[in-house]
Amino acid sequence: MAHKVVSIVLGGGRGTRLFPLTDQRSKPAVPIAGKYRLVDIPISNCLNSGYNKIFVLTQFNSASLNKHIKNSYNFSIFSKGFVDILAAEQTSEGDSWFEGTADAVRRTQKNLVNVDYDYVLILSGDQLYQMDYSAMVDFHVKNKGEITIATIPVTGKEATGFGILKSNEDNEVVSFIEKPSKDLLPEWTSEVPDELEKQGRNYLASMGIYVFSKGVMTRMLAENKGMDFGKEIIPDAIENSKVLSYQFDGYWTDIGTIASFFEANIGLTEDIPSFNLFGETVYTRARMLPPSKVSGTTLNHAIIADGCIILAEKIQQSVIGIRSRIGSGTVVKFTYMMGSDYYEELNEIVELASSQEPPPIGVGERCYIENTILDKNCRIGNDVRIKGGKHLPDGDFEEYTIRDGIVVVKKNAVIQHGRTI
Ligand code: ADQ
Ligand code: ADP
Repeated sequence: MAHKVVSIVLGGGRGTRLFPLTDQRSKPAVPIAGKYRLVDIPISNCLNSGYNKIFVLTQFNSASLNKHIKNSYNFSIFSKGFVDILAAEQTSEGDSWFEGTADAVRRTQKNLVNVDYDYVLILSGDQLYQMDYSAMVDFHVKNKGEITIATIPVTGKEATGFGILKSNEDNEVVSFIEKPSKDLLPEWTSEVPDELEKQGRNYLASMGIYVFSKGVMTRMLAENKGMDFGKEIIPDAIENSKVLSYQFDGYWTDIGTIASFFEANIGLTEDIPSFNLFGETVYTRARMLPPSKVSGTTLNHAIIADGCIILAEKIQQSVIGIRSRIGSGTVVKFTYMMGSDYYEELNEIVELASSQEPPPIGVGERCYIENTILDKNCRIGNDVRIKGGKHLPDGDFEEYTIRDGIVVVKKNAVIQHGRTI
């Protein structure tokens, strides 16, 4: 039986870990995989699970996110579906930003009043995975849970970054710790099948995905004034309610940092990527872009989105986003180029290319770009060399930031002809 579910996507706090990608846009609007936005992942999972009542909570309601949602998720007049953005707003109860995940839900839950639902599904906005949430809700209903937490086995190295729990043979969560320190880890292992044990994946991590029965969430958020699900609400619930663990066995990765975001994007270029763009539909904005045109380029494990004009010498293990323009003689390796929001006219490009003005949008001729993220609308001149790698210390500069050896060239940045980074 299909259950009545309303979904809440936690779209992100200040987004500092993804800076500078979140400097001018809210986290859910960060472009991934050449043509999608982060928020398309949980929304697509909801739609593929048959759930079309979706709220996206975000810290600032940038025009970009609004535009994307409005242009991408239009349901027919015969459907009761919606995707609504709820941003931190000044109200009679407070005028501050959301102070955590629970605070964000607490302060926006009044919007659920007019929705017909029996279960609330809370989702993170910065994870890459495909999951049928209806199986999790069925599990929650069948086992009479008040809260169900989606869980996945992880290694000790990863465990310090997650909520770690232990469950009994009835899948009831008996203990939980948010991001345990290294010295506490030995107390938090779980018994797992041999295959997982061999991989060292014997910690059961919370995926930050929760199902609450109607009323339970409202009651808990009223009784416990904590700001975060992981730090306060979930540990408290385990003491007083029936909390279940629903074990997920597919691919799932957190993409909340520059390094994990970069790896997730480049990982898509593998022969058989862990995240399958060719499986269940990942929804996004349907754009009327021309097919891409490529001349004289050696392409190896490259993903090329629509509307690109590419003359490069070589593109390897890279994702090239919509409307990208790359000049001849250029080599691009291990790079995520997000593309651009618009095209420059041909005469504009010719004029810019032959003057001392900023170079045209895109990457110029004879460049070498490696271990780099190029945000939208970058203007990279001719003979530019950007080579990220572990040799580069972290730092923030006017046109780019370096994090974990990855050079992130900022949105609209200009890198003049001949520069080396
Ligand atoms: P974290 O991911 O560290 O741990 P958190 O930073 O609170 O938890 O973020 C959860 C989600 O909520 C993210 O998508 C984030 O962008 C969003 N978010 C954070 N603050 C927000 C705010 N003020 N307003 C709106 N959205 C906000 C959580 C759990 C762990 C679990 C991991 C799994 O606490 O127990 O293991 O998720 O990734
Ligand atoms: P992002 O979220 O990636 O930072 P936005 O979604 O705000 O960017 O902008 C993307 C849209 O903005 C594009 O669809 C394009 O139509 C429009 N746009 C942005 N800049 C320009 C420009 N200079 N000229 C024409 N259109 C533009």
